[in-house]
Amino acid sequence: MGKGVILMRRTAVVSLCLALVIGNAAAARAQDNTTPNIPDSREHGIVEYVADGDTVDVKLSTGKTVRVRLLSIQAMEQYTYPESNQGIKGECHAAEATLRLRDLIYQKEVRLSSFSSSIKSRGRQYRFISVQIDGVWRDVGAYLISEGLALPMLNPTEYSYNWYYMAFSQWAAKRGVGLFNTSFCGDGPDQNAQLSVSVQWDAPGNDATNGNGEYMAITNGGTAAVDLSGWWVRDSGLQGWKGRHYTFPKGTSIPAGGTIRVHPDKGHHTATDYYMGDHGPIFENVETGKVFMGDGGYLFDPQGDLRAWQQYPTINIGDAAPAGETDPTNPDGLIDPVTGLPFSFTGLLTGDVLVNDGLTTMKLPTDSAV
Ligand SMILES: [Ca+2]
Ligand SMILES: [Ca+2]
Repeated sequence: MGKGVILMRRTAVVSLCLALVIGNAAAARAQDNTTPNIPDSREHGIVEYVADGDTVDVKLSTGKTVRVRLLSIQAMEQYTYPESNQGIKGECHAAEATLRLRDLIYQKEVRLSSFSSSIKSRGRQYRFISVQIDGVWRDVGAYLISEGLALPMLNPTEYSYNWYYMAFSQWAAKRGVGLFNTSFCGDGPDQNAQLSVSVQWDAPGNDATNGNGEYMAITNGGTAAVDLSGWWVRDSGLQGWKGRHYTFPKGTSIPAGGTIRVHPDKGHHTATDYYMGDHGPIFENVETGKVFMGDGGYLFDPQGDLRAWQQYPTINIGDAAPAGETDPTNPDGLIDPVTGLPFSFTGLLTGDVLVNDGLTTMKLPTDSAV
């Protein structure tokens, strides 16, 4: 995939495009999405510190300060954590995400929610965070994802926003914003290289015992070899610092028309196959029911530009709802992933309200359309 083109369009057009997108998969999920699903944890607090683009400290209304990891998003990694958020060092796009998150919630009242009050990530509470903007509680992760400042990292337990985050991210990719601006961190190397990524996310047999049956294939569709020395790949997860991140050694090259594969587990490198290390499977298998799951394979250049990727499953912008799955009482075919109740975009097409957990809304980016 290449760099997208940002087009200024009317909000209504933008909303309609995404409405059609949402309609497709929501309708597909409708059949098994019947059980209301209400968060069992909701707390309020004030954000005292934005550590990075997906981690904050919140002083709860009880007076206790907790570290919170935002659910289901993944910002790029930081190397330094200045209290002021000034002069951050880190991977390209890390500081941008942190500063955007700070802009949204620093020293503001936020609401934390999750469907499992016990869910944690390395000692941090795992929560969705929403903040009041124009008098409406809005999901913060949706901003970062739809602006391309973080990747969707879908969570099988806290699944309610999975489909939306993946749709938003693929929409950001189509628009070429944030991480999906392929020259944001610096022009080149080989800026015109015709590289593509394809993820084999379902290993033959049991993925758990055949990690290397998964791979991320990178194909050079151009007419000249591309030197991948120092380029790196990852999925959306990390499992600790750089745990699911592989940097190609000096001398790695893909010939014109050639393909190389990166496997997640241990193995001996060849000219065409590389091995991340001791990880087992890393690529989430697709699920399209109530618990929608997917992932992505991402190729970065040494500057930190995302140069090729595949996010899966593909959510086609502009797809209509599948025939026969539209409920006449719910013409948009939309099911609230949290309440399990139908809702309609009718009346929302001129606004920016997208989805809610009974309280929270997600804001549509209005800067562009596909
Ligand atoms: Ca670059
Ligand atoms: Ca898999």
